[in-house]
Amino acid sequence: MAQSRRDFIKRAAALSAASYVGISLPINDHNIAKAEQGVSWHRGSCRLCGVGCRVELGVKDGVPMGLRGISDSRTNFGFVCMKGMHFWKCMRHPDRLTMPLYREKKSDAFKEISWEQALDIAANRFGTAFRQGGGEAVAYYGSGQALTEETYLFQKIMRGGLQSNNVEGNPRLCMASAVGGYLSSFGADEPIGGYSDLEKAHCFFIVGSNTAEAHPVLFRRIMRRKLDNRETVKVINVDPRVSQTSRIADMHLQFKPGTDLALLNAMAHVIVEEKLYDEEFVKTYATFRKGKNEKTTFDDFKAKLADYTPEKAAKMCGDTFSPDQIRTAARWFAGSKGTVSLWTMGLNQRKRGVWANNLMHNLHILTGQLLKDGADSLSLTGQPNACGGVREGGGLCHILPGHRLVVKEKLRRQVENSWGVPEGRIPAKPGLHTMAMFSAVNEGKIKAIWINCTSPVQSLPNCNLYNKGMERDDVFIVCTDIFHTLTTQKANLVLPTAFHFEKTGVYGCTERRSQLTRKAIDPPGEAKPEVWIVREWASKLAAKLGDPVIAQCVKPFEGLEEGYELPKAIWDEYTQKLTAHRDNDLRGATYEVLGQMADGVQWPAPTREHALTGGTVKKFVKGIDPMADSESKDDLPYQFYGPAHPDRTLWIWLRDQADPEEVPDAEYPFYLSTGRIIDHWHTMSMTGRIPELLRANPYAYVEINPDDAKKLGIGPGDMVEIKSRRGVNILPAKVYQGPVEGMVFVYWHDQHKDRMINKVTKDAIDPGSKEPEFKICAVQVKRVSGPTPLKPFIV
Ligand SMILES: Nc1nc2c(c(=O)[nH]1)N[C@H]1C(S)=C(S)[C@@H](COP(=O)(O)OP(=O)(O)OC[C@H]3O[C@@H](n4cnc5c(=O)[nH]c(N)nc54)[C@H](O)[C@@H]3O)O[C@H]1N2
Ligand SMILES: Nc1nc2c(c(=O)[nH]1)N[C@H]1C(S)=C(S)[C@@H](COP(=O)(O)OP(=O)(O)OC[C@H]3O[C@@H](n4cnc5c(=O)[nH]c(N)nc54)[C@H](O)[C@@H]3O)O[C@H]1N2
Ligand code: SF4
Ligand SMILES: [Mo]
Repeated sequence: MAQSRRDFIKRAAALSAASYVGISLPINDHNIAKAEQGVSWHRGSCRLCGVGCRVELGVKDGVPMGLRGISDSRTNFGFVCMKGMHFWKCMRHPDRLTMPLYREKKSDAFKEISWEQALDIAANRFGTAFRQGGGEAVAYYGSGQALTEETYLFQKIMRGGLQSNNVEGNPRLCMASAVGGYLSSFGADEPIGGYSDLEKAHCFFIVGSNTAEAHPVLFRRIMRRKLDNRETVKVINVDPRVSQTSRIADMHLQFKPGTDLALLNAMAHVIVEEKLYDEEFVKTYATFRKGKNEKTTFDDFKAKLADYTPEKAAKMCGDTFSPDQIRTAARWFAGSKGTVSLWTMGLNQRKRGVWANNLMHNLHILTGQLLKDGADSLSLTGQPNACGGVREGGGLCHILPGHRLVVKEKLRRQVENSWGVPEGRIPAKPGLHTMAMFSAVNEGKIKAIWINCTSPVQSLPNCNLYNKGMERDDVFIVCTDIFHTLTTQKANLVLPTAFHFEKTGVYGCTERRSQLTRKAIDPPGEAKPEVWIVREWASKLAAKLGDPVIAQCVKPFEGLEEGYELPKAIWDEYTQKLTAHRDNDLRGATYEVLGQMADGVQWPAPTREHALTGGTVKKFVKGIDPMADSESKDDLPYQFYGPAHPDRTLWIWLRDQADPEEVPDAEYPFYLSTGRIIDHWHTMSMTGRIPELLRANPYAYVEINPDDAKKLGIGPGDMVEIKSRRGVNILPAKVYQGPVEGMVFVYWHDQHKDRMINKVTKDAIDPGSKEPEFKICAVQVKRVSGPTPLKPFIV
């Protein structure tokens, strides 16, 4: 038995590794068939990135055996990346949290306690905080990796129960600027098209996205399209750093970090000047805006673009490319039969992230590179459920489920009525956004905070500052996680949760697609699904506060079995009551339908019949999107029914180049940018525990341009100090033609105190989206010693 299991795992690993590099191995070998005997395969989506690959978990005798891609899946066609292939190894990892842990003071040692005790403590502390300070004294900080059912239930108890809009999550650090961009440009959050446009595109415009490492399976699809059509399909990469993604580009525009708003404006300039825009499309569907309530004209827009001639823009960008390259890029973009733009954190994590998003959308609206096959303005989502759970499910301080805004009274009433709680129960004022929330923790204004499925101690910018409050003994912190993290180290109560495939629920990926993953194995020890934890906690809270409204919030879920019945009831309430007639209408996507639809369902999916076709591939297109039909106001083929633009037009924005909050000066002469590496997931709590992935990149390092390295006397592997006004790191150097001169780049997964780059990053935020500018700050760079052996570190 042991032999065959080993064979099986080896075989599964070889198959996935082969698929990763594009090789097919023969499947029918005798040993694998033998090893597979008795293995049941369970369908779900990948735990990690926002691509949303379909995978199957192999289980034998209740034990996870391996993971495979499925060749008929429409997202990944059987391929999975290395992280996707290995994440199942978290399931039986010896470091898993298996019992609730408690300590009264942060300096005490944790003690194992029972669930009964743990939930009593959580209810008492939140109850006390609420009694003393009302809804403003409590908070929930969640995650784009939590299941939709989890985020929905947490926010229901917080808002409907504890009368608090202090509901936030890590998508604020990630997608908030994209949300702002979609709402202000298109009137509705989330992309119009999706991945199926990739195979039909003739031009890829990839901006501030290292797709090759951060969305590897999608990158494979782009690469294949390019390699099959080398001459006709163009790839433009816009990034101040040469990344793995740049390798397939026909043109790579490198520039001083933070100057690409000028570049995007210059492309619009060329498009207008050379009349490359789609006049008919613009006339029919677009209007021009200076401010939310400030309309303007095409002529005004054109006049504004005079500030962004290719010559002027190339200079603003640092003279790192020629004006003619901008002209060529604009011509490729506008002139192709279909252009898909892809962007991620290079644009979102910026002081003017929303503006940067608007300028991307501008190019698509101007050229009509939208709504048709092979064309889309496609912001890639980082986490597997930032779209589904947080953007759609009401997981940020200013939004309610079903793409509703807190500030709109009518929309609050709809939610309150659906929940059967008194009108006025949900406060009219949005809660605290992430950085304000942790400032309130610093000040002791928040007395009890629940941190779920995220590790802010490591992932917040300028973390030295924001970690201080979490050490206060008058701030009670509950952490739900599967492993210890730097954040559980600051908690009073650590609750062990079930992992992916150990519980049931839905993830909604980048392209509006909801996919169901059903529980396939039991969680280890006494770990429990979050939905069970929240329900039990809320019942105790209701009793403690003697509050029938809190009790009402959990009533529909009482007594339900937590592996399937409970999440199903939560999903039903959310979809049937709160997405009805909203743009993310999911009423057709019941568990029963999601169970049948192997690749899930794309919303809008108002009816079962439509959901059973797979849902809506393109929003706003009559004949494809049932809401475009039912909401149609005229004979036009496109209907922009999104909630944020009552005038039902697409908005072209006049937005200027805006510099980052902190730019290099004589004292701090380098730009620092931070980001991802293919093998690790964020804080490496999961990937750092998987030997194959840890070995590949055991610690973080800093990338330095060879010219800069030479000037500073830095050689490969030397230890380098990276110091900002906020903190310092010492990391080994990788000297290579990556970052543009004057810029260094650090991977942010490392938990070691000397290599945790968020001690150095800046907490400036976009005034609209409140997303921090992780991508840019100013630092000193100095060699401290030659190569030094380092050990990986994980708490
Ligand atoms: N392997 C892996 N994959 C992941 C994740 C992971 O942790 N590991 N996390 C997921 C998540 S949540 C996210 S949000 C995504 C992030 O995915 P990406 O955004 O693609 O990844 P990053 O490395 O953060 O940053 C992308 C690029 O932004 C560039 N950049 C820096 N400054 C600027 C600038 O001023 N302008 C422009 N245009 N670009 C700039 C950087 O050089 C970098 O190459 O990845 C997802 N996928
Ligand atoms: N310097 C720098 N910092 C950044 C960024 C950057 O580009 N540069 N990017 C930002 C972005 S885009 C993001 S999205 C954030 C991400 O930052 P975080 O969300 O803090 O990082 P993760 O490591 O993804 O944290 C997820 C946690 O959930 C736990 N977990 C796994 N499965 C489960 C589960 O089923 N239930 C529960 N309860 N827990 C589980 C994991 O062990 C882990 O501790 O970081 C931000 N921080
Ligand atoms: S590309 Fe993303 S979703 Fe697909 S296997 Fe890799 S981590 Fe998972
Ligand atoms: Mo993210």
